[in-house]
Amino acid sequence: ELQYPERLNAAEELLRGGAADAVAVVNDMGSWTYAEIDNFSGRIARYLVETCCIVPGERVLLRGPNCYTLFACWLGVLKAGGIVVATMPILRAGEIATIIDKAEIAHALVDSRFIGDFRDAEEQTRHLCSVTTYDGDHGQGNLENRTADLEPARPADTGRDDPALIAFTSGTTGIPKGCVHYHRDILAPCDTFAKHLLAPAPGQVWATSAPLAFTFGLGMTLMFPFRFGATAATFEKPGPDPLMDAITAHGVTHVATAPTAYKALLSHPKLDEALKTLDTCVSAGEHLPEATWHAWHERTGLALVDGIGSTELMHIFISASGDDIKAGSTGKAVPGYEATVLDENDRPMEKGEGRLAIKGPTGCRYLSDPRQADYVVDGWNVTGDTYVKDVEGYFWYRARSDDMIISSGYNIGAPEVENALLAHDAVAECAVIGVPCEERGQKVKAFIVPAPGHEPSDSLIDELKGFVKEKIAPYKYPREIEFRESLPKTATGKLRRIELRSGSGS
Ligand code: 3SK
Repeated sequence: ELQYPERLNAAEELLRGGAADAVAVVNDMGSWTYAEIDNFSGRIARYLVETCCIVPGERVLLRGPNCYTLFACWLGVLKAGGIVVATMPILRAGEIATIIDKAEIAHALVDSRFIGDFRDAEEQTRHLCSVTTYDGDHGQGNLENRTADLEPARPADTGRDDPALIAFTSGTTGIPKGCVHYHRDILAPCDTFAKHLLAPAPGQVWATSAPLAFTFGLGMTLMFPFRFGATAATFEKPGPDPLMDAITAHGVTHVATAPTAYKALLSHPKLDEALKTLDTCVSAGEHLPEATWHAWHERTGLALVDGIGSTELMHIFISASGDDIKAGSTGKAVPGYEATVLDENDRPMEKGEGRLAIKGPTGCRYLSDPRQADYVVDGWNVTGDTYVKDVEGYFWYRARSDDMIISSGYNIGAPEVENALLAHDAVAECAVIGVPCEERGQKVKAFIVPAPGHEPSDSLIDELKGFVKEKIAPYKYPREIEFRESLPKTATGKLRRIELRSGSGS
């Protein structure tokens, strides 16, 4: 069991991880040591307390792309005793306004390049907050210069059970929920998942395409490298090209991104250069299709570390690395966590198919939301995923519980059909849902983004149907196929099947 002292400031603890002169953050603008980011975040904390009048327990919204200044702001808010509410750069005014209202934001630190939507959001909120803008890692409005004369504040005397972070879910199924995490919850994933499965260490360089506002990204680019004295390489733009540029420019050893990005990186012209330093590749945020695991392994020789986590539980709770990896399985319960599958009466089963349920050092605490009672049942966190647990304790993904298709009495997991389709060269991306059908109750429908060089046609539809029938049990084949230019996704890159089901996805 993890033991943390009663008085604990997560920012102070994370910054203790690295040697003062070791590089904490590197990007195209420069590199900064642990001593520098400790000093800068201390100055930001003083600025928040003395200029913005933040008192411990107040919520501070962060808006901007991953960069050194954003990291320092994140640490500075915790040092000031505030609660971080980081937001995805791609959120628009309405979504930002919802977060301002729900989290009752006291102050916002906003990258000036992202202020437009924030200003529009202010028009839509009932809640008034003050705002400081900064210019990323450069420019006249740089927070470094503006706080240069301030004495760094000592970290606030926070408790291990004081809230440190409110992470908003990405809203795959409805209105985003705020998940409250304590100071100890920030250290727990470092000391469970990261320590036991990824072994972070000084000298490693970590990078992720996930924003700091997504706890997957927060862990992979700040919490884990910092706790163990490694270096974080940041970059600002989304997509596989900026990720690949960061890997090759900064000698990244540990990378974390979503399965679709690994698929895209497979044909990247700089992949061989990246493989000179890449050592560990983590996939999460979406189910990893087995076909993608094999394709990555064949091309790179690296075994993808798959994992499932949730914003509610802060980070990854089922995964496997090294010799424990079994292609197609998400892995086993991470040391420190307990994982089971529940039957229809909410009873844990030794093995078999059921709803995934987790217990461990982190857990769901929604910010005043009635959906808390759906997520936490008899002390188990019920994640909303359907899994098969085998006798060896490995977990095999079936579907989001909402994404099980029941057709003519058969249970069909949408990801299994997607996995089969993705093995075909003509399929770049796909999403499978169940649509109402008089004859079968539901029938399987696939939305497909064709790969470059492949045009939608009736003969391609027939070919894909036949292909799926060869790969998996024929009754699972998509009886309907629709081609799309893109698929609806959340800010964290998760498929919004809900939009496809309601017919609103474009
Ligand atoms: O979506 C996930 O699988 C995930 C992984 C790590 C941390 C947080 C989340 C939501």
